[in-house]
Formats: sequence, C-alpha cells, structure tokens
Amino acid sequence: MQPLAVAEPGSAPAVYRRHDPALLRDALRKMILVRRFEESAEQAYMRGLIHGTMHLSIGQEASAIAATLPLTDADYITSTHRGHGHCIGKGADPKRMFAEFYGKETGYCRGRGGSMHIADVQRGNLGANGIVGGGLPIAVGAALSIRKQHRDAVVMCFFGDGANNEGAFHESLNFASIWKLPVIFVCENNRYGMSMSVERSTAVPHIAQRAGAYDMPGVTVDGNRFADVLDASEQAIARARGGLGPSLVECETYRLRGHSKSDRNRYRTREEIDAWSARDPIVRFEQELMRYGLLDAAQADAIRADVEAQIEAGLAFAQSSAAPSRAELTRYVYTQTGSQCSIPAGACDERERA
Ligand SMILES: Cc1ncc(C[n+]2csc(CCOP(=O)(O)OP(=O)(O)O)c2C)c(N)n1
Ligand SMILES: [Mg+2]
Repeated sequence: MQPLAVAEPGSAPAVYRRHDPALLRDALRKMILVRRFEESAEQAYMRGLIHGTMHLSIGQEASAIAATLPLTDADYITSTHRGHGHCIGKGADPKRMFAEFYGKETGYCRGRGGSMHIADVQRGNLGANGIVGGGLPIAVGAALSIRKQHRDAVVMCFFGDGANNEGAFHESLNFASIWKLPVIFVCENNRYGMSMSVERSTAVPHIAQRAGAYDMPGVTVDGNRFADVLDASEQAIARARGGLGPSLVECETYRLRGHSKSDRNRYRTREEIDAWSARDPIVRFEQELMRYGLLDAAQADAIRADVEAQIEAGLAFAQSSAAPSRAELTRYVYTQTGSQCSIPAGACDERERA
C-alpha cells in the first residue's frame, strides 16, 4: 500500500470523531471478515465442497457493515439473496454460517437452508430471502408488530436495485409511511439486477427519489464509503426510533463478482469492473482510518491475522460437524403436526396447528 499523508489531528469527518476509534477498527475487521468469508466460501465451492449456488457481495462490504453498525441486539434486519455481509453485520457467527453452507446440522438453519436462507432470529436477523423484494413486506410487518407491542426497536430492510420496480417495494413503503413505522429501507444499488442495468430498468436516476412518493426522506450516498453510509444510517435510525417513521437510504455500490456462480459477465465491461475495483470500500476505509491516525500498520496486521484465524476455525468447525440424518431431512422445513408443533396449545385453532 502507498504511504499515506497523515491529516491534521482532529480533522477527521464528524462521523469518525463521534465514535470510539476501537469501534471503527472493529467495523473494518467485520468488513474484512465478510470479504474473507466470501472468498473462502467461493474457494470451497470451486473445490466441490459446497453445493447449490451463492451470491457474493464482494465490493459491497461498506454498505452492509456501516448500515448495521448502529443497530442493537433488540433491532431487526431483513436481508436478500446477497446477504452474507448483513448477517455478519448483525452479529452472526461465521462458524455457523460456514456450517450452513456445508449443509451441516450446526448451521443456522440446521443445514437445510444454505447461503440464501440464513436466518438468526435470536439476534434479530429475520432472514435472507431468495425472493427479490420478499424482505420488504416482512420488514414492514415486523415493524408493525413492534409498534403494536410498544417496543423500542427498529427494522432495517435491505434490498437491491432490482426490487425497486416491484409492487412489494411500493406497497411496503406506502404502508410504512402511513403508519409511521420504524423501518430503514436500505437499497444496495449495485447497478444491475442480474444482467439488467438500472439505467434500462428504472425511470428515475436515483432510487432514493422514490421516497418522495411516500412522503419519507430519501438520500443517495456513496455506498463504497463507510463514513457516508454510517452517517445516513444513523440519521435514519434516529428518525425511526424517535417515532417519526421510515426513511430510504440508497447506497451506490458495485458487485465485483458476477451475479451468482454462473455469470459470464457479458453485460458489462472489464474497464467498468476495474474502475469500481479502484474504489474498493475496504481499501478506502482502511486508508481513511490511517490518514486520520485512527489505525496504524500493526493494528491492521493484527486485524487481518484475527480474521484469518476466525476463517480457519470456521471452516474446520463446518467440516467436522455432523450432517443431518437422512430420515430427518424434511424436519424444520415443513410445519410439524401434533405434539411437534411449536405454537402453544390454545394459541390458535387446530387447523392452523395442523
Ligand atoms: C420475485 C423474483 N423475481 C425474479 C427472481 C430472479 N432473480 C434472482 S436475483 C435477481 C436480481 C436481483 O437484483 P437486485 O435486486 O438488484 O439484487 P442484486 O442481485 O444486484 O444484489 C433476480 C431477477 C427472484 N429470485 N425473485
Ligand atoms: Mg442489483
């Protein structure tokens, strides 16, 4: 890395000055963890150790980690098919994520879900979702239940640019707005829904403009700049916690890998990918922290060593865990009847229990 000019002490952007440097370094660690988690999962897939497919968010780590940083354990997220960063941001353990990829009983969904269906309800992660736009109404429903139960929590709803032209997006924003529900809609605009560019699919130049139709604030930020995403996320969360209702935050970012494992990249150019690689959110954040004296080279090395140890331990845990037994493959997939039903007796009628 190039030697960096160190800025005047105290000249860091306000968003950095109001946070403990240790918290910012930990956010960098999480971004590197997301990157290394995905690179390692990709490698395991190439070696035939993981089956199915996966959608990598390499290049989008700032939006996932900065947006979720101000959330508490009492808050919720809904995620997407490209959700590994959201999971780690909400506190998921990479060991159990790897185990889920490997189809093992110790995975978050007992190995039945795989990459696209990781949920961690205890930590408020209501789940990744293979249905584009599927998380939006779930987030609004969760926020409505928070309101009805008079709880102090918010819901952060991640979705891609591809979801912004779906009915579910518009219905969800309208509903959240008329009820002033505590939702933060975070659009990760990575320029494409599969091979369809936003320019071809979307009538407005900025997806955040959609917020105007639903009388909520909408802001477009550099989604590859940690500080900008954190600032926008904090403002939207404060508004939701204050009972003022939802906001829409659009993070302009880019997926450096293909849509999924079977993408031949025919819809974009090498030059475009290279230009976005030069704006790598991890490199930019690390350089900024160094420039403002919030991180030194020894701390950066220690972070990387710590992440590598976590990745190794996670892979070993996944590989050595037991697979579900064949006889139980459909257990936890379909609703159980009778005594195995988790809904307490009397809480619903028997037809719901069946
Ligand atoms: C309702 C629905 N329509 C279509 C698909 C197929 N599909 C899977 S991912 C995807 C693109 C989604 O693009 P975007 O929302 O921008 O997210 P990104 O993949 O860019 O992260 C599509 C069309 C789907 N899974 N669900
Ligand atoms: Mg997209």
